[in-house]
Amino acid sequence: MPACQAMETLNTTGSAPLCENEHLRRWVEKTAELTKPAAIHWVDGSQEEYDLLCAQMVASGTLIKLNQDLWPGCYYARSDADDVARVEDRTFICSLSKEEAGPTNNWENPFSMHKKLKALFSGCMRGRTLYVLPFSMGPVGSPMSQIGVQLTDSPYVVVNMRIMARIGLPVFQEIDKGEKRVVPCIHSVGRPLARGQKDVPWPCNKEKYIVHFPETREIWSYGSGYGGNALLGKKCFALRIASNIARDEGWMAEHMLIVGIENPEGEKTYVAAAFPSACGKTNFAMMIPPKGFEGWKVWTVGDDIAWIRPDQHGRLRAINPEAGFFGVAPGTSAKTNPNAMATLARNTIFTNVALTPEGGVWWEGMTDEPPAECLDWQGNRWTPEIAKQTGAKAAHPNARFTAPASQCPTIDPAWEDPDGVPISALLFGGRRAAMMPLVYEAFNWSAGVYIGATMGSEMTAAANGNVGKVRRDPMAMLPFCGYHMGNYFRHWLRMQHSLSEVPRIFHVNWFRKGDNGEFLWPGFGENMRVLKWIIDRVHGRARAKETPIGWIPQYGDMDWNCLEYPKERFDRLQAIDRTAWRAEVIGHEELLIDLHDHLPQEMIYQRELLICRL
Ligand code: TSX
Ligand code: MN
Repeated sequence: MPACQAMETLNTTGSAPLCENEHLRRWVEKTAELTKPAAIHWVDGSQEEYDLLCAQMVASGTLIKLNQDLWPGCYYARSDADDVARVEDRTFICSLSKEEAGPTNNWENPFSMHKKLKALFSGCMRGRTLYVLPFSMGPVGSPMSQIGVQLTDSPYVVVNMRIMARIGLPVFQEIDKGEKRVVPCIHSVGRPLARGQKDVPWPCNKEKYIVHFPETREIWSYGSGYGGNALLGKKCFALRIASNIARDEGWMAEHMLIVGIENPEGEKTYVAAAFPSACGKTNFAMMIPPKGFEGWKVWTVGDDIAWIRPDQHGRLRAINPEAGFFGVAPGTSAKTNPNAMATLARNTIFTNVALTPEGGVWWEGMTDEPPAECLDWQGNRWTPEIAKQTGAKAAHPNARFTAPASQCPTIDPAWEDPDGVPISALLFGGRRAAMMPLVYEAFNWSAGVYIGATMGSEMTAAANGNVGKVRRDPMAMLPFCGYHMGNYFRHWLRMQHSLSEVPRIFHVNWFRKGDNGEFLWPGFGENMRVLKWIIDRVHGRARAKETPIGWIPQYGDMDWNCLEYPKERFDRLQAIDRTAWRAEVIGHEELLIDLHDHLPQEMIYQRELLICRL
């Protein structure tokens, strides 16, 4: 390795290659020649390495070590004010044909995009260390896992990835076996350092590119250090690239949480659920059963992504490809999600929350009483008084915690089972103030696919002036499907043919409101009652009433133990208004027209059936 060795002798932080694989070594060399880093560090994934990187970032001002008595093992980062979220308009699916990417993705010709990226990456790592970060999405060695290597100039990415994925030596060993294809991921914050130039706490570039090449299974990310833009194993690999792999190989890469529900008899039923953002997905994944459900347990397998495939018996099994939770902090509290609060109590990296004078963290919704003062996510003094006058938030609304899944009190004993967990039901849901009942069951798989494809959520943020407007988000995959949505529906429809046991499909809505704008359903732990009905349906134990949209529970079909919930209110919660539903189906058209050229006939057929029933 002449090039590598030459560079190692130039600096002290470099390390020797930890992998025998010639392709990998050559790729690292070529990338170093392009990006011109000052050093190359092969990530071993050890605790010592993690501690060292964190210490270096504390010294450079990227991280603040929190008060270790209050927050053991925890660190705090503030991002650049313009690098706070995924950048959907800068996200590209560069398939060979534009047709293949579909109308819901940005597309550019892969050859010109490659050329553009080469120019952007030329010398972009000057003065920085290039980290060679091997990662496994899913337990190392699981037949359902996939491997990637991320070359990155961000130590913040390395330490976050150590929480979110399996990284380091065991993965290099897996690569050396040569059994699995490795997905190459190149990432740079896009801010080279001149000789002697002082770094900023959060280096990034105004110009951002999040680029996927589905055919060659490559990911290039430039200009951002934040979350889904930079932790490439998550949205870029586990959803956008994996959705392509899954379609080709006959499995599913879905934006779904996975939970196991155990009843007092010890029977365990797993369900996976897709919800758009701001529906409380992480809360649902860590739900605590309410009063009246003593002996019941909800076990957490994952809160964001599910890789699902038929086993040799034709039953769907799912793994969580991630190893941690990258959760939205604001709104998370001991009331809304005590399990999340326990999970993030130690060994957690906080980004863009507020910093208290005691060296702790705070965010809106964490406690009933805000701290008397703190530093906000941009480092400015914040007090409740200032907030009242200016509306300033202490934490950014998209502030995050990166916390190890193993620390979740309800983590499922089988969460790392290499064969995954058996899935008995799939749930879709959205935030809908009107018309959509608390729960209904699809008549069959195809009808369920239609329900997932047409699901939507209402905007709560007034930012884009679209409050109350339904945004369609098929299977919650709109920003994450790495190919044409129409073909994605086709793949969903096709999946039932490889199954001997087809999971039931349900739609849920915790957010229906009454005439005075009040939520009709208490939600949170009480959602257990809905889950129980779903599980009883799966096992053939619960009754349901047929309606034009599917099967719904009637008041007497639900378990009301320890909850006073009037029948009259439940009937309003479950009411199917045919006039409103006819308007809803017309609303589906907007989406279906966009996708018409690749839309499976079955989708049109399902729509016609629904119209007829209404
Ligand atoms: O996460 C939520 N879930 C799922 C929990 C397992 N939230 C929070 C959403 C924001 C991300 C909910 N909000 C849920 C819910 O089921 N339901 C609601 C709506 C709601 C809010 C407050 C109340 C009731 C319903 N409060 C009282 O009834 C006192
Ligand atoms: Mn998500």
